[in-house]
Amino acid sequence: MFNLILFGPPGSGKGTQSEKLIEKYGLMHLATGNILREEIANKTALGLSAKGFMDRGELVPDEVVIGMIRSAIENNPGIRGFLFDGFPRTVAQSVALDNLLAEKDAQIDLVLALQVSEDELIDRLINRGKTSGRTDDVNENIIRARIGEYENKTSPVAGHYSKSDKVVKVKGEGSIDDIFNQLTKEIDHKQN
Ligand code: B4P
Repeated sequence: MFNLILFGPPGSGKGTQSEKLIEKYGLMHLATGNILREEIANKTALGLSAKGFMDRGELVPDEVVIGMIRSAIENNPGIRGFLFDGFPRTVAQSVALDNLLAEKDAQIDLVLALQVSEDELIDRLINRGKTSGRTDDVNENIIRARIGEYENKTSPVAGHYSKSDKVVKVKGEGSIDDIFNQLTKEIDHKQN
């Protein structure tokens, strides 16, 4: 298996680049934000419990997202690998992910960390909010709260994987295709 984490703050291009990467490498895309929005749209109990957190720009509790990832991994045996997008977002989530993969004799092979300035993140998300209908993209205070959650709770995840030398920083500003080329260079280097 080849398991990749695409890491970065909200608006750094994780979702955008993931779509292109799964196509090129045949990985299964596991995006916790997308799964949560689907649960909300289907008005499931999980979705209803997550909605308030997401609308305030806060992280959804660890046990909820870890449970989602556990089912996804267990329901997809024999897969080439996973691309984790927006997960893990806390050190507790990373430890849980490492344990889930170890049960399958697998591990995280590479963490690609997109680097984007805060001003650019805010511009991109406000822009997306004009058309996406996403309640967490329309208000600058909520966007700032999401960036704050990232700095406090999510950035330590990079430290967790740096210990085993798995993190590679990639510039996340510039054209989508140029960034994609940089990401593929790092993946190809790791796989060869
Ligand atoms: P996510 O769905 O993961 O949302 P995101 O981080 O805002 O999106 P992403 O970073 O993928 O957006 P992209 O850059 O592609 O999470 C939403 C919420 O769900 C969280 O706030 C949290 O509440 C909850 N949640 C999700 N996972 C969780 C977890 N594991 N634990 C707890 N809570 C969790 O796109 C941004 C915009 O930039 C787009 O409009 C795109 O077109 C544009 N863009 C992309 N690349 C560009 C480039 N190179 N140049 C210019 N614009 C670009």
